[in-house]
Amino acid sequence: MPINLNNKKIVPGKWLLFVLAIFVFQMALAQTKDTVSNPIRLNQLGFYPNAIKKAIVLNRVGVGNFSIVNLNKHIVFSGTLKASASPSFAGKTTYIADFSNFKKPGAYRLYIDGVVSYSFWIKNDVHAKVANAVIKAYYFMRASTPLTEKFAGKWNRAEGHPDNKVLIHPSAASEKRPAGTIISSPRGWYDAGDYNKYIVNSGISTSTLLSLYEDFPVHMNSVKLNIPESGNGLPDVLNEVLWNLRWMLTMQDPNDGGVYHKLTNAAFDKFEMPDKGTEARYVVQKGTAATLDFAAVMALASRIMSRFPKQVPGLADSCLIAAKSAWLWAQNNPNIAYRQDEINKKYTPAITTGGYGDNNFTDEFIWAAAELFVTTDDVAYLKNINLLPDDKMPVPSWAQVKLLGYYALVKNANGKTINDLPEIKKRLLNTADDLINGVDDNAYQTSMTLSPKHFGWGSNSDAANEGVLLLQAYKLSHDKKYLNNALADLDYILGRNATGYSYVTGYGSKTPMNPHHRPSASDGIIDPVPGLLVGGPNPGMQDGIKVPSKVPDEAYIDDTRAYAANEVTINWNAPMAYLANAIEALQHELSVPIKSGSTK
Ligand SMILES: [Ca+2]
Ligand SMILES: [Ca+2]
Repeated sequence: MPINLNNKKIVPGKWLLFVLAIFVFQMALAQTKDTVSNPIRLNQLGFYPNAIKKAIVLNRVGVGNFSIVNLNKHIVFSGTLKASASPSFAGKTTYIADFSNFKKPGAYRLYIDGVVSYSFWIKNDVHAKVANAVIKAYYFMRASTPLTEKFAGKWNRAEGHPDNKVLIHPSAASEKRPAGTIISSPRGWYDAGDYNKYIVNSGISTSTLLSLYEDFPVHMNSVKLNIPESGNGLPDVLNEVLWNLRWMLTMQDPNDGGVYHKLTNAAFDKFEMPDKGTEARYVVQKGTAATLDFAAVMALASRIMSRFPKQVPGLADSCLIAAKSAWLWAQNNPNIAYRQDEINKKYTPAITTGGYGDNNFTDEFIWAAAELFVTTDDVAYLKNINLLPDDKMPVPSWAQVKLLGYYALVKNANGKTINDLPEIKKRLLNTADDLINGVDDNAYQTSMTLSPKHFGWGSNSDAANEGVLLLQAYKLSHDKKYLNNALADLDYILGRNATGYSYVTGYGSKTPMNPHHRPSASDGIIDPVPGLLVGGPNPGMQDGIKVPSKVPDEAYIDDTRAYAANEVTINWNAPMAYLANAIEALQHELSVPIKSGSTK
């Protein structure tokens, strides 16, 4: 029953208590500037009217009542906390405030015992802005172009790394392109906090954005990014993808189809703006992983771009030709790993930028074969591929792309005979079930917080990739438990977590201010470049920067030096872009299960 704090019918004897309550409430409101961590953890952007709405309350003893108050401080909903059945990784019971049954659009705060949460919205399209921003982030990562004020606002900057004179490194020398040959390889996205461009990481990132378009074309046609190409008749997400795709195409040696592992400085640039980085740039050794990732992306791009023959004439054909010649190269060179240490023993200059080394290409073969098969309908691509080499189902990462192949097959296999497809579908659903098994007992009520194993380097991208996997399971089964738990993973990233951060720069009440990102650190602007997902909790501390807690989901620090917890990268933003935009696209399919909620 809603209670109005301004209700005049209060018995005289209770006036003192009432005035005290108001005072405490006002004090609490005044304290929500995030100098201290707010003990109420929730999605800081908000909730869809008809979806599950949960907050997690920390630092208390025992259950009690909570209220939802509007910005006029009127109580509009009350409920009872529920203690978590399982403790958090820190060993503490948490208290769950479920206000799913409150559905009225508006701006609110959660209030409990003198503490209020950050304000949040209940409304349709509640993630539209962040979903847009995490794609727009790629524009801010563009190499070889100035970012103008019209599109970049206060983060406008000069052009960096034109990459029109790139040297063939001795490790990449071939008969037709000896060491020192100059090639042109402009455009592309900077990989991360640094200014280099790596094919393996570009592969998973570009394909995730292309898949977002493939899976939600109607919704993605409506997403406008305000980038230089906007309005040219191509959806903006594809316009942004093209900036990187055109660079990737230049990374293939036209003489043999092999793809260079990366385009890089010999050593990382200093922490300076992109235009200050003028060191020599190289392409290095061709490799099997890079070439197969390239083949997969180009095959996928071909079938997406074929829908736009007027806007990008000939591009679909070019992508498919590139994919096929890369595939052939990999058939002839099935086991060429990029081993930077060994290369540095043989050649100069030594290359000390990100290695992205991978020794197992089983997954890359599966992915490339799957995308080529789907695009061409030619079963020959699957002929010598064991689609089920093991029973592991890891969420995708740059070195492990098997599930990207499975996703492509499952969603595009209508009517096609693939012997292993029923088993792949079964494993996908089983994996989704494993991801959410026990989530109702969990301290934060998310798949991400069910296992400490989820908290390695770039844990936030695993949270997003878990959400993506759950969305694939939802598309396959239409079971809403998967959709609801994908939303919970988004809630996790945006604030319902053990640190109280919304991990996307610029989106939330408490967000990272000091990402390990050269432009953000050197542009003289206080706010970091917006829309970047930071790596997140990682007790590994590979950067040597001490995190305030080694509890898995608390092991985070907002420190520019902390590249193991606070870097940004294109392959972390990509699943976030998929998750946030897919949830926006599916928002009207979200609903509150009957058992959920506790109105008092
Ligand atoms: Ca691999
Ligand atoms: Ca800055």
